Amino acid sequence: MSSPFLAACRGESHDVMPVWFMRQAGRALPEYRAIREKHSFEDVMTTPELAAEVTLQPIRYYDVDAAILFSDIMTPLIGLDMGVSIQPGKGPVIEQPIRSREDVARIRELEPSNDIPYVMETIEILVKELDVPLIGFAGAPFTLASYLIEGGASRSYAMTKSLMYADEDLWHDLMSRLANLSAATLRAQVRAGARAVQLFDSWVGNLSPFDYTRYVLPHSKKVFESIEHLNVPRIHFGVGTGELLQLMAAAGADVVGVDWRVPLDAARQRLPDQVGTQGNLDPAAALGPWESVEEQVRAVLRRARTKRHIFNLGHGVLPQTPPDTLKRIVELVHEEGSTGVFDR
Ligand code: 1CP
Repeated sequence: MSSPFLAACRGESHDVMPVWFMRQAGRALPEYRAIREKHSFEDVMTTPELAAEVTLQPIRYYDVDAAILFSDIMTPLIGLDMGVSIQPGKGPVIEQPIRSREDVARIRELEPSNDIPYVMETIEILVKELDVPLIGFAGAPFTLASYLIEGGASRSYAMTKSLMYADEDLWHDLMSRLANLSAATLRAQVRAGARAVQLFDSWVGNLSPFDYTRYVLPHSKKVFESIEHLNVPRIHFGVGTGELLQLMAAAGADVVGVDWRVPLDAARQRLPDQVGTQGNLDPAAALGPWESVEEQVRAVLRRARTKRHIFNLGHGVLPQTPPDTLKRIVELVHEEGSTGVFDR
């Protein structure tokens, strides 16, 4: 399989700028909504034939250069019976949020083949069907901790930060267990056939660089180190992480996600030469009329003149995005981001 996506991850030469979208499988696609009318999110995720079908839908529709497994960052915690559910319109909800030493002790080691067998079964179906690489993924320890402690989504992360500052030992115990969980999930996905992995630390941009270094970096680093020997590209993603990009690369990533708040050339300057970038179009930019979308895509491409960039949105596809716009974005990136635009 010759893949511009894998080549860009590795900084190898390729002809066409690769593009895929975070949350490319999901509510923007009518065929996804049709499946969700009949099955809950958890049913889709735990039924390999359905999860594989939903993973394939965006590949057929958009002609993107990579597939991402249809699952969730909370899946391993669901597998451990931590009282997590995914609620429509809300996202993850935790029945009994984690606040004490006893709560943290409930997070045991994950045994992927027993706890989340459907994930590997889905991947085994997909590797036979796909002609683009499959990205496996996990939630990073901080983002998982934030859901477990807050009980769901949050604006301020007040409870998460309170625990972090009040009881550093307990915090590191929690983070260390979650790092083992993320690492075990990623290893199992790669062994089943995932060709690259992405560690989602979506909400870590809420921390200062100082706190990131002290409370998060050692744990995310452990996740990346534990999969180094598997030799697949490692992508590290977060939102609002302009001031953390260097540290996120230092955790051991080959590619770092950049959201729309940081111009790509500025991000490039913050990163070592051998580390690639991914992302950068504002997901809301895809809601505009095509002339406006085109202008925004071209603006990203002008600053992405390197063979180490993977075009993506700076965060997930918004549910109201017209799927045809995403399709046209793929065409435009492939047309404009081809041989000749790469400076280095
Ligand atoms: O159908 C539905 O109503 C469920 C919506 C949905 C979907 C489609 C959820 C609940 N999860 C998913 C799939 C999902 N989640 C994927 C599939 C692959 C793809 O990208 O196409 C992936 C990679 C995720 C990862 C995920 N889940 C993240 C990291 C990425 C990000 O968006 O920052 C996070 C933070 C979650 C938590 C989550 N799960 C679901 C929702 C709505 C949320 C976010 C809630 C919040 O804002 O806190």
